Amino acid sequence: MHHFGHTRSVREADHFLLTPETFVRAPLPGMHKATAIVHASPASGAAFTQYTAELEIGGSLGQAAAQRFLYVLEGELILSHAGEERRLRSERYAYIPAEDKPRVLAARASRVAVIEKPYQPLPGLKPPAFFVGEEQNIAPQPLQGDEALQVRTLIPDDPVFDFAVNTMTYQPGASLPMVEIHVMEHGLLMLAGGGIYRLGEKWYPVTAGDFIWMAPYCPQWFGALGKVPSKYLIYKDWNRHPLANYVPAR
Ligand code: UGY
Ligand code: MN
Repeated sequence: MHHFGHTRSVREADHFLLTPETFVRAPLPGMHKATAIVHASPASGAAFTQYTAELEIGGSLGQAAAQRFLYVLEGELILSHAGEERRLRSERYAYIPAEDKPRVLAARASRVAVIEKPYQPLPGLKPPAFFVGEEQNIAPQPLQGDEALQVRTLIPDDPVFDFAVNTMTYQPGASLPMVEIHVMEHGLLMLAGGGIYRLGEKWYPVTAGDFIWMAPYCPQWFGALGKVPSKYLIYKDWNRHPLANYVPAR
């Protein structure tokens, strides 16, 4: 379909919205019967990489040079780690330190959200270890007391982790309580529903399947529309001092 050159995708200096009709698939090193849609990367201005990997049955991911977070969107993955097999179905996830190289194999045709980020150690703290989790086992917390907006924190609240990944579920009509402007950047995958996202000085209609990147300090706000709850998976850098990676210009 050509749509005469129209798309909802946009790229601005402090944010972008990527909609499925503009997704381009390409394999990453080590992938077998699998392909990646790279949504955010250093090439786009992000300090992390986020992609959706699509695997055929029997397909596998390559190894990552950085720590990695996997959230299964569809299908079933088998992670072989330290002599054990863990099966991850939709809404299950895994944290994998850079040194661990588990085999990630698709038991069925699968889609998985992958986030990779070079780890920033903290002096005196042992880096985090491999773990798997299930979203439904995480107790949802209302955002600032709003029962219509529930946050699930998928990564433990521990300063050893240098990033956070949450799901946010909005009842129809719920919204962020304020326009946020903050030092953290975001990678956001719309999982269900839709609404209006304010990014910078613009407002965009968004729906399940869309990806959004927000640079540090990008003004942001979301209001959920429609008759079903809206849900997104959201990454942010976390628990590190803003000067940690600062290299003064000479
Ligand atoms: O965690 C966050 O910063 C989140 N409230 N941001 C967002 O939903 N755009
Ligand atoms: Mn935010």
